Amino acid sequence: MFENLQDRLGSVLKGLTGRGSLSEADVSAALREVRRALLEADVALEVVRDFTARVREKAVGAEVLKSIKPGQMVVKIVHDELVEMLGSEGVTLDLNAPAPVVIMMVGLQGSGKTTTTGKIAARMTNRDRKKVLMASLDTRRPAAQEQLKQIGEQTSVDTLPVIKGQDPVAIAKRAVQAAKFGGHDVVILDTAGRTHIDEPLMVEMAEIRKQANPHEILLVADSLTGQDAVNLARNFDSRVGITGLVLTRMDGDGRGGAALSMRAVTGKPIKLIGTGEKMDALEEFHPKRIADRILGMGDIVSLVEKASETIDAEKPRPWPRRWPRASSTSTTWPNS
Ligand SMILES: Nc1nc2c(ncn2[C@@H]2O[C@H](COP(=O)(O)OP(=O)(O)OP(=O)(O)O)[C@@H](O)[C@H]2O)c(=O)[nH]1
Ligand SMILES: [Mg+2]
Repeated sequence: MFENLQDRLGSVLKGLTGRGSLSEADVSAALREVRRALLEADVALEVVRDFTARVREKAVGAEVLKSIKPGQMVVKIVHDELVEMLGSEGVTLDLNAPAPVVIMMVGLQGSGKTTTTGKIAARMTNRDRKKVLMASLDTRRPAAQEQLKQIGEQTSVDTLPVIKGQDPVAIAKRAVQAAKFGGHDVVILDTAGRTHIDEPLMVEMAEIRKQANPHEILLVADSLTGQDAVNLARNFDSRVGITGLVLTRMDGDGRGGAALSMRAVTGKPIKLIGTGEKMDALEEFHPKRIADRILGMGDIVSLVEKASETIDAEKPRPWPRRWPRASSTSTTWPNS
């Protein structure tokens, strides 16, 4: 994932870093390329616009650090803005509620809800020593409840016994009750998916929510989906209200930009990523690590970070304190 984006951004920014001086026109040209690279990677237009505007603003106001070349400064700014776009700090699942804490999984058909349910349950059981109950609310696909049962057996996690003919809302109610009686810390509700967002799906999700009062509602989204992913996230958030995102198939070789947009569009944190089909292929999402991976210029970023740390000890050079204005594109930074 992100290979193309990494190549493109890498070559644009490398062109800047070696230069001793940089005009505003140079920065504008580079930002146009950055914009194109992000759009080609499927990052949503509104997110790209915001991103490039912020980079430009920061680059224009950037202070000159003695030991840093302007191009390196721009790399650092792009890096920081990528981290910001991805959500700054890593956010994990919130279990801070009275037991049983209800987690509801929502998303389109085949996005990875059932697999992720198993992964989360297995991790909580093995790593966090929690007692977890999983319940399939998928009454549409004939084998769905059986699929979760098998995952439960495979991971040694309890699943709610299947009662044929029960509707999803009734199953949700029974699951929460069973978790209370069974002394479970967490109950995970795996809901049904559809090939596209439709009214009955949204109504069903809203009803389940009302019944089960989940503490976390996780939208599971396939990171290989293109621009539709953004509408998907927005729709689920406005209709059901999500508390976080799980991006699956991060092990695939898609462009990945849509996934990168979801956080910016919904404002909801990406809490976990799926990196394979196996039950242990689940990772926490660290915005900085992903940004590092996309940019692949860790050496420059840390160089600028170090220089910024010593900024107090270092006397800023008197000129130019700011990037040259558009009218003076001939003015260049006096870096050696
Ligand atoms: N490579 C890879 N495959 C995944 C990942 N997550 C899920 N899958 C696969 O995707 C397929 C669909 O996963 P499910 O968990 O059944 O998806 P779902 O959202 O429950 O599907 P429905 O219940 O039909 O809506 C399965 O073959 C999974 O093994 C992942 O992170 N990486
Ligand atoms: Mg499923």
